[in-house]
Amino acid sequence: MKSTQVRAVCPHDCPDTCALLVTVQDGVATEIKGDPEHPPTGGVLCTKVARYLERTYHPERLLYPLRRVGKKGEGKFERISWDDALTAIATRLKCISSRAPEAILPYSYCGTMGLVQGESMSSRFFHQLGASLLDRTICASAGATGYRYTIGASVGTDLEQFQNSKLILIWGANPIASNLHFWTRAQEAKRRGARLIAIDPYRSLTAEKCHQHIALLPGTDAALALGMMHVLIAEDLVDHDYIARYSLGFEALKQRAAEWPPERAADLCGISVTEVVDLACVFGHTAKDGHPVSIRTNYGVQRVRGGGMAVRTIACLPALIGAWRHPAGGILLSSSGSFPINHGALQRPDLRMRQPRTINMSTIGDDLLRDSSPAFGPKVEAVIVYNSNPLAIAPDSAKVARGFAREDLFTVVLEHFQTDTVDYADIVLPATTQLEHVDAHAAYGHLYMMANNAAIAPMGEAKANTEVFRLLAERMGFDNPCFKESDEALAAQAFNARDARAIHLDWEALKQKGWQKLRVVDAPFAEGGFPTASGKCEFYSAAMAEDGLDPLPTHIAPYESLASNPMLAAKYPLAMLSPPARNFLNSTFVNVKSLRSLEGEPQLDMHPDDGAARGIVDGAMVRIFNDRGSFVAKARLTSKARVGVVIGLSVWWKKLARDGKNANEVTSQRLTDMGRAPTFYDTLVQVETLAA
Ligand SMILES: Nc1nc2c(c(=O)[nH]1)N[C@H]1C(S)=C(S)[C@@H](COP(=O)(O)OP(=O)(O)OC[C@H]3O[C@@H](n4cnc5c(=O)[nH]c(N)nc54)[C@H](O)[C@@H]3O)O[C@H]1N2
Ligand SMILES: Nc1nc2c(c(=O)[nH]1)N[C@H]1C(S)=C(S)[C@@H](COP(=O)(O)OP(=O)(O)OC[C@H]3O[C@@H](n4cnc5c(=O)[nH]c(N)nc54)[C@H](O)[C@@H]3O)O[C@H]1N2
Ligand code: SF4
Ligand SMILES: [Mo]
Repeated sequence: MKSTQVRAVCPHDCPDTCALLVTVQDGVATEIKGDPEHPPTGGVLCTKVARYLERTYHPERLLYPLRRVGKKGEGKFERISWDDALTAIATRLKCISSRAPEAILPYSYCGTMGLVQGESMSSRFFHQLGASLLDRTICASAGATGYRYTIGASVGTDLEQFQNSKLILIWGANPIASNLHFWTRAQEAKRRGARLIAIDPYRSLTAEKCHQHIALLPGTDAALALGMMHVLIAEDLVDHDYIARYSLGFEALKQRAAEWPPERAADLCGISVTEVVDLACVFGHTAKDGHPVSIRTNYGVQRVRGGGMAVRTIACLPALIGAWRHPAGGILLSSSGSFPINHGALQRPDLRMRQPRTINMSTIGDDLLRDSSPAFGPKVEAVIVYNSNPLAIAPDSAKVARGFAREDLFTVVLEHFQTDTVDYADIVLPATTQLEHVDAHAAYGHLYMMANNAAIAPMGEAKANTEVFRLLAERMGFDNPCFKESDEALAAQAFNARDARAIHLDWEALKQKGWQKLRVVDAPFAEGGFPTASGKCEFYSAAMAEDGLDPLPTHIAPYESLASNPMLAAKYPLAMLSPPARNFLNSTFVNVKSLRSLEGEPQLDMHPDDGAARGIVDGAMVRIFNDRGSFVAKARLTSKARVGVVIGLSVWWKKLARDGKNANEVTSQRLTDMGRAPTFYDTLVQVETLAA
């Protein structure tokens, strides 16, 4: 039997981007494991991807093109040939584009993080077509914008340094579930004597393993950071030399921080004054004693109205204490800005004849229900979905479902499985998985360029996204030679090898080895050099003032909270969070039985006092509702939830829940203060026992 080992990359939307080794025997993948030599991930895979073969060879994989025969949403299809599928799609798109190309909308996110399968041929196709642009805001754009105003780009502390930190604040992040290889480093730091502090309204898997857990109210992080600044400045725990050389606007910040005595911050955050003061003191003193202090902040802080400002405010803290002087000090939000990615070469925006309108993926519910108007432009007549499952993951789901149910909407979905979204498709196209196609990957939690080789042939009649758009381009008569480029050729263009950070890159060598670290310095801002307009860490941001925002750090209250909206809170008194479940990846893997059984069924964690006040007993089925909708889950009474906050780990496939619904029934389409992102964690609800 011929057995080979193929170097691959985990494609999932996870900061770790693990290097994989796939054993293939006679064309069948028989084993998948991590590459023990890949420095940031060291050969350890999470439970989900350790089961990747179960997903790849799942009996329910979509293997042939399908055409809808039932009603939209019903999920009834018949098999058709690729030829018929492509003809049907091209015919419809030609008809629409001859009148209004912007009535066609791509909808995609990070089902695969691959640069080739994610953004190359598909973008070229939609640019040439003149389709609407999609604003890909569903996850990271609020924080990325706030961070950019302050630090200049998504560049931060190197993952491979955190084990040397003396204090790590894990702020709005749950790495045991969502960033495993960061947690490995944090544990190593702990063994070496570091203190770990979690800042999270929920006692997450991570929070319960830290030395301390500060359970603030959702959406109050900026207030906590301002309270810390107040104490740091009042106690003179700041690094005057670093501030003078490498920051902008300290005097203005000082005045702002003066408005935030710890009592005010504590009151707003729903925590004790001691918690604020002690946090500031340990933060300031550890740095003053010459030790590295770091912050791992993440998506938990940015899914509320003031999410961008919260990240911006937290991002000021390391410069205040000179934490950037150490390689193991500073802050990490995302490392994506360290990669010189050739987006222009991959996506070819130059193919556009004119600038089309942009539709925000986070408001797809409303936008599919809009008529043509001068402000909006043409009504959306066709949606092509790939690498995403909007029916499950987009907020205000009832509206998303109504939009996709429109009889006059033509929907094409490229997928591995019959997801909630596929149920609404007119044409379904079977897609290849990571084992079946080639790709190039950057990462957002480490600093390695990665190459994915195809391990096995496509399953059934599945085709890579790139191939589908190549074939569609041909049918549409697009004759630009860029539509003929192979995946290999695309992958070889993914990184800009003229950039100093990737100057050592050789695509052939990268394919052989699987990974290659960027050439970057260990401590990115030890001597300033922030990629902002001023070259400094901007406590005061003129760019924010220009964009109509407060140029200084500030607290922006949530849309939905007891403090900011008491009228609404009288009706819906509980704040609901729906962060990722450990054994799913967004809505991916929910249909893998062994992983679903680890999660059990949709659950809602609530404090025993909140349960008692509603006559809810542990294990009872409950209905969670507000004016937007409702869903059902099993109540788990636990002090992991603070009073007033309930948690429903997500994102369940609706059709695999007993009521056919998930947490996004109650989330809203309101957007964050910056970055036009969703506010998943800015949601008030009421909970009641489900009538038998
Ligand atoms: N296993 C697994 N891993 C994943 C994913 C997955 O679905 N499953 N998803 C991936 C993706 S796409 C992303 S974006 C990341 C997300 O992963 P993380 O960046 O870790 O973010 P979340 O899990 O959304 O939230 C982290 C924590 O923030 C808390 N939180 C909620 N609101 C607030 C708040 O207002 N303030 C503070 N301080 N904390 C708050 C939540 O309770 C949660 O415990 O994980 C990635 N990794
Ligand atoms: N309530 C709530 N909602 C949330 C979140 C939350 O925390 N709470 N998290 C939000 C966040 S952070 C994110 S990033 C989004 C994620 O939302 P999405 O990006 O939509 O992620 P997934 O739900 O994992 O769906 C990705 C789909 O892509 C498919 N796919 C994977 N690889 C390929 C491929 O090569 N080709 C094709 N054609 N398809 C492929 C998978 O089968 C999967 O069904 O969800 C958001 N929604
Ligand atoms: S999901 Fe994350 S931790 Fe799991 S294998 Fe992929 S990159 Fe690694
Ligand atoms: Mo995300």
